[in-house]
Amino acid sequence: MRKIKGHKLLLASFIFATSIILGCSSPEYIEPPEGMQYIPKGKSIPAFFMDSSPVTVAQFRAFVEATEYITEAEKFGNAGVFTIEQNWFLEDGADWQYPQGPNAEKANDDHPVTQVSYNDALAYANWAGKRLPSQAEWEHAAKDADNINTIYNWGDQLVVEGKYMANTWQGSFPFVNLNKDGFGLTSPVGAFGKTKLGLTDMAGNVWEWTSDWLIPYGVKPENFVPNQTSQKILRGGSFLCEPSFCHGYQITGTSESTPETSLMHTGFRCVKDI
Ligand SMILES: [Ca+2]
Repeated sequence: MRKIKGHKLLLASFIFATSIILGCSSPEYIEPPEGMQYIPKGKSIPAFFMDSSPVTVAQFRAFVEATEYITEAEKFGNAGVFTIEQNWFLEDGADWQYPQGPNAEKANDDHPVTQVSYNDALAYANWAGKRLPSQAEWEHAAKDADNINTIYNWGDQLVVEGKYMANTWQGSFPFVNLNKDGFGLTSPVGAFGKTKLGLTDMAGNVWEWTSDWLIPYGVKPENFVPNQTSQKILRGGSFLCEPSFCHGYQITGTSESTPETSLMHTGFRCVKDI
């Protein structure tokens, strides 16, 4: 079941390095593939590689051109769009190339791809020889693999020395976006800097699919059986998040959507086992 209204936002060769790697003090560091970062192990999470940034429009295009893949939004003929005038609605012709619809601006190559469903993200990951992160892996990476306890990766304030640290919503959601961070919609990946582990856009810009199902309260994970209304967990928050309404861009923020849902503020990044 596609869910728009009621959405929470209103909804190589790898070089097995030894301890002698310049610039890294960890003896376990392993050189990651291009475009990925090494995420050290946690208490119950083995080390893994993670895409430095959300998958971009250009990267997704390479996948489509190589495979002739057709996204779920293209099959449905519409996808979830948000406007101040209409809130969330299904826009005919909205897809990864035209996230706000065919009469709006085309998606920029260096922005995160959006209007991709969980199933689309999984297809890309499989093609790329990667997989989608669990939400525990995602959060572990967002916490610098060091279990930091700040609200955001960089600290407890969204604005540091006058500079916005993430692409979010400023103003009264859903009525006015003051765009103080410079972006009303998505932003180029990396525009707001990197975490200590070299990751970008771990807060704001676009929500990111994880492999985990949202398990209803009271249901034991081992007893959970997904059905047509089951949802996958999203992490990271987006350009539509305003903290009094949705503080999704805090490290612990979550949302959820059904696996076939495509939205203009939702993308993904991949991980790879070592
Ligand atoms: Ca913004």
